[in-house]
Amino acid sequence: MFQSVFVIKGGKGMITKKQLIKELRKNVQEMYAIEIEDATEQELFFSLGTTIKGIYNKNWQKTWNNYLAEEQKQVYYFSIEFLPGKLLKSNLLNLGILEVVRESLAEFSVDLEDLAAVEKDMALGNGGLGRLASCFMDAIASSGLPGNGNGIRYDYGLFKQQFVDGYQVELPDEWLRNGNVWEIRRDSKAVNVHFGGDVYMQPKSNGKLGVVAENETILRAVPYDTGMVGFENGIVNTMRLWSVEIPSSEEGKYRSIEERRVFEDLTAVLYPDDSNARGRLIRLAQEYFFVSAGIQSIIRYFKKLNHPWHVLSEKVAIHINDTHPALCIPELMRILMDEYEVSWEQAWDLTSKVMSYTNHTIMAEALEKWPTYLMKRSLPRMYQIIKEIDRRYVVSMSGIHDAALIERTRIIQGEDIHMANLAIIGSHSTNGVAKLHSDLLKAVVLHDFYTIYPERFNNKTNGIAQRRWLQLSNEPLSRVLDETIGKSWRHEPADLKLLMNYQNDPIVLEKLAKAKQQKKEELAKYIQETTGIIVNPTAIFDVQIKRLHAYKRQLLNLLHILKLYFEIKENPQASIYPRVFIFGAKAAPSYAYAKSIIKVINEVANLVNHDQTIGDKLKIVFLPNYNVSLAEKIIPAADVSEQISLASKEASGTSNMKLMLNGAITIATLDGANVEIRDAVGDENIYIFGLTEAEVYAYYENKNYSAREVYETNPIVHRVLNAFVDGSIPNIEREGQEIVDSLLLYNDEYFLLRDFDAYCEAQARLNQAYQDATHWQKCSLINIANAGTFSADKTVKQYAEDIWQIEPLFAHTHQGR
Ligand code: GL2
Repeated sequence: MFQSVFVIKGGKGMITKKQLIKELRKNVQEMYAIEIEDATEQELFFSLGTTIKGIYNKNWQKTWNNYLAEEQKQVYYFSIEFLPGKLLKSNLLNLGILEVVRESLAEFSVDLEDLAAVEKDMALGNGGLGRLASCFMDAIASSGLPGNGNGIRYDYGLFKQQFVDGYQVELPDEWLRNGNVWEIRRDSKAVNVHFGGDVYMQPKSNGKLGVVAENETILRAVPYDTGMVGFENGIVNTMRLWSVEIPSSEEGKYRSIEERRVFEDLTAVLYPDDSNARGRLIRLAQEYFFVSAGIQSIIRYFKKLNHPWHVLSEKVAIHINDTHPALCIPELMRILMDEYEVSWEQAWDLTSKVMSYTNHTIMAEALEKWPTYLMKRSLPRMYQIIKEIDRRYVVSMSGIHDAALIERTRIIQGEDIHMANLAIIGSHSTNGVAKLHSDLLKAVVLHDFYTIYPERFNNKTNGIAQRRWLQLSNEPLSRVLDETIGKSWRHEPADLKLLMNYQNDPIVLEKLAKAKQQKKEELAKYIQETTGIIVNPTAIFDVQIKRLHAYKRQLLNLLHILKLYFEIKENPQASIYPRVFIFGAKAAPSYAYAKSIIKVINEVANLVNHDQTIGDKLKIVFLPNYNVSLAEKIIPAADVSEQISLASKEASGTSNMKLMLNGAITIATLDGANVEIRDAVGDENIYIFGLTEAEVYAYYENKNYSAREVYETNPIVHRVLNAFVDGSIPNIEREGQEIVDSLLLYNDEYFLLRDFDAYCEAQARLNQAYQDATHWQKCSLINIANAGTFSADKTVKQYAEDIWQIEPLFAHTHQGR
């Protein structure tokens, strides 16, 4: 079908050791005027990065030229967060040259792992949402799909977390301090973005009404492109991140450096709020900034193709990742109407065909709203267009739907602009991120919209990049898989299923156990180096890693730990299998309650870890600064995966998938994608407990939950809660009280006490099961074997087919196979 002018090659054999060393030597000389042998790790890392970029640059160019020559429809994934982590090893893996590079460096006695550690994590995201965007970037390129990322190049990524006296302290993440070897600044592609000012309509010379804007603030958006290297297929897509500058034409406007700073800081920091939309002017300006720059560059590209406007939706798909980029809708309308004189009707038709939207949460506070006054003042043209979309929506629905329904779904309500409503009304597709989540959107959260546009709603269960989360981060397990089922799983994660044939094979089970043990030992070493805590690597490694949020219920985990602690204290001889509870979590700096939980976990850890009577039966480790790189260390070493959010609250979760893929066994509520994990592995291979989403909603309906009643009737809950305020745990006077108040005074919003017994019971079963090593290993094998279903490759293919209507580039050949 495609007639290409270029041939793309990729995969193994791209470069020999000799060629690589020659290139590397040349780069070290050119960049630093020294020899490889004299280079510092930082210099060597940068030179190696430059060498690698040199290897894929041609493919990057070819990929782009191919898209252009074929005029392929492309998707632009707009996301205010991307969390790629480190790129060196993943680029090497995807280029098929990981081993060549490892061996080449060894010639100079350099360990690739040491060099890889030099790279700073690109942490331009908060958590799951941003990491999903990066898994998708990898999967889109690896599936040969024409797709690009569009986001913000924050000067500072998500804060670095340290603990001081058990408290979270936030330090700036200066990820750009030593430069970023992967990006290419493209001055020629910079565009201007306009803010504020006065906007009004005036007849133009051709008699038509035109928009006039005065007194605006004009800022320059400069793109920095990073190649997204596909897995052994020669394809390199683009993630384009925008950075703000003052255009030279505007220089004269600013009288002082301070005045300039206000504007230059627009892309300085990522908002470290995971799911609370903060009514901050700067955040709104950030949203418009990357949206406007991105849409302008898309339209500039489309104009190059010389097609009439009605072809736009055959060439371009724009994805709105959560509501943050929802201004894509009025911005595309503005450009079409104001700059190209397209009629409202045609512009609207095109916009809704081009746009699609993913909802990532059902937490009400995370559904973004902006005050109208703010939109009016800082983005007056956006406000006008949104107002008109809203007016037309109301008119078009009147007579078809009842007035109350229209009122509940319109975009402007009172003094607020509802961004999710804008995203749904202005697009052709709204999806949730796990089956349960999508069902809840239809049934509850967005039910009104579902009655209006049932055909727009669909589900796309999240997926993960198996390459990073298994091939790269867990080499011992990868090797066992290669030996057992061959290597096809490296290209086709569904082939992990082949492992099911070995569930009763003692040799394979033993090998899996060994691979796990190796990773546990590595993590134990890391724990000791970073925290000083010595853990027993044969203990059960029980892991909860995710943002700190009340609904995720890290506190429930802690309540259970305290229960165990008191049991051992009371009966030191009791036979308890040693367990290490490992936490990794950042709290939003403004989220006081979450920070109190961190403090309390740290204090309990301090108490338990130093208690002689406990020994190594129980250890608690809170590893600071949880990020992608740390996740890559923890996940392969986990025995148990804690996914214990209150049912209905976690849209999907993705660490649940990564942990399962690495053979951890899940203890979970029936929330988010846990439900699908249960379906994939069967009830016997997962520990499900707690309220179902229906039971949670029944409590909301009947208002008959009493946390105090549980406290008063359940002696263990009583004992554990008292410990927060009776001095049993030192140094938590304020935090302990705050936690007890949240549970008793404010009636335990997330039903921790209600689920406590069920959780403890599931934990006890799990504890028992672990002691039957063969049984546990089999269970672990079944989890690995069934994890292929949560592949991001599969998920993006579903998006490509059902939502974006894009096709893989013809050259999707696995040269390296
Ligand atoms: C999240 C959801 O909370 C999480 O359950 C989901 O897996 C991810 C990706 O879809 O999106 N929503 C959100 O705002 N953040 C998430 O992690 N930060």
